[in-house]
Amino acid sequence: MDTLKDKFSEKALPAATDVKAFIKEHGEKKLGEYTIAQTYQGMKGIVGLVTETSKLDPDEGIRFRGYSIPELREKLPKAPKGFEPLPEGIFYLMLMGELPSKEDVMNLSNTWGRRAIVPKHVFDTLDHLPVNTHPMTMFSIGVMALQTESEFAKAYQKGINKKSYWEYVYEDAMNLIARLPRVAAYIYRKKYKNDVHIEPDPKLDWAANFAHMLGYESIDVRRLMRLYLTIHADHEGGNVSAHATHLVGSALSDPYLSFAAGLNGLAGPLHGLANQEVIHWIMEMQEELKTKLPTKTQIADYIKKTLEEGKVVPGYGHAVLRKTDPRFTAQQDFYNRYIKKDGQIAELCEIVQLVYEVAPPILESTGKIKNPWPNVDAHSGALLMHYGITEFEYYTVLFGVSRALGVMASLIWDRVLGLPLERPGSITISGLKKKVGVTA
Ligand code: CMX
Repeated sequence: MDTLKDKFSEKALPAATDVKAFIKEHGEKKLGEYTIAQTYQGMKGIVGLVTETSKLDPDEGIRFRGYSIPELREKLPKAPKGFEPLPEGIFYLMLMGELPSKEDVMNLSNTWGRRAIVPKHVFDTLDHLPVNTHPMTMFSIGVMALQTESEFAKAYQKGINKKSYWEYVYEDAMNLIARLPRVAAYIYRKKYKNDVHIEPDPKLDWAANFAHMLGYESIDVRRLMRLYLTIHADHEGGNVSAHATHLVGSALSDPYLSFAAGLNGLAGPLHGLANQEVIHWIMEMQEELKTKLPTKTQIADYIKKTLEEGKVVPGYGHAVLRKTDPRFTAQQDFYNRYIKKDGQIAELCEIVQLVYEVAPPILESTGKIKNPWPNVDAHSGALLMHYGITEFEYYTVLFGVSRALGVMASLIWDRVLGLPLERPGSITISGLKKKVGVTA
């Protein structure tokens, strides 16, 4: 029996009734106006989505159901002798809107452990891809291959009442989250570890089991993985991966199809792929400067050169944030707390700190970059490299495993609320010119 599903329905069904009543009473009221520039430039600042799981403040950063990252690191349940939150807890919080107890988190861990069955054809599909396929492409294809398991798609074919859509989406979302680490680990071991695979260990929590299947058993990697999978989980609704998942889900494409769409967005270098790009950029700098630890002046010159060549400095800037990303700060704290304090040498982490000192004023001086501060991707790769997970092409897959937590919690809510097909309007340039009275 899935007690979480029962608890969720007790909470969500009255909430859906409230939302309907709210729309009925206030639906015609205006939220604001928007400009031609916004329409052309990525709809930034246009509020066109409702997302409950998290909210992003430009200056403060992300809050998950009202809780900041430092608060979550303190309050969410941890593994025995663990210091970082279990990602199961953040999923519970995003879905239910309240902090879980230790027992809630244990139940979720067990549920996901039980549901983590991946049919053989998924692995066979991955086996047929050329070895040089990018891990994110493999991951997206792996998720698409899993779609044969969709309870929602099967039930829809049989014919189901709209009111029960969410129940099937819930099942798919839980199964998908449970199965993702196995698919992701298979890709890693196939690509980088001679196709030698490791069976899951049902005694472990979701993050530790993932680390185990990747081939990392140390406390350090488990701890990092728990933090990593927690902080990457959600970033309100408008980011490319969350929005793509939500948009595709609005066509009643099942959670597997919707999440694969989100992953394809995450695989872009301006979004999740930036985590691999950061390491690539740092390594190129080291190679070009012929030093493992460049000076601040050398780094500054390298940043200027990157900009002059018309490239982006990966890991810096954000569409919404206007300050240092608290997800960056959490990883910086992790570095100071568990690596630097121990006297361990982590050159890449040191370079990340130096770039942080040097980059913002240079980026700001361009006069066009709206946020010169680091985002989540500026730090994550350096920590992974330190613990021996050196295959940086794979890093976005880790981001993707985590992102499932937020977008799946949202997708369940989308179907409970009965949100309709998403279909914004569009306009042509001549239509815009006509609107503002330009005749030429
Ligand atoms: N390096 C160089 N130029 C940058 C820049 C950076 N880090 N960040 C922004 N710019 C440039 C933009 O390319 C744009 O240039 P043009 O006017 O010539 O087109 C200009 O500054 C204005 O951009 P913006 O309004 O500040 O930023 P956007 O909202 O358009 O884009 C983002 C945001 C994240 C795509 C952008 O900052 C960027 O490309 N950063 C580097 C890639 C990166 O780290 N992405 C990860 C984001 C976090 C995540 O999703 O994982």
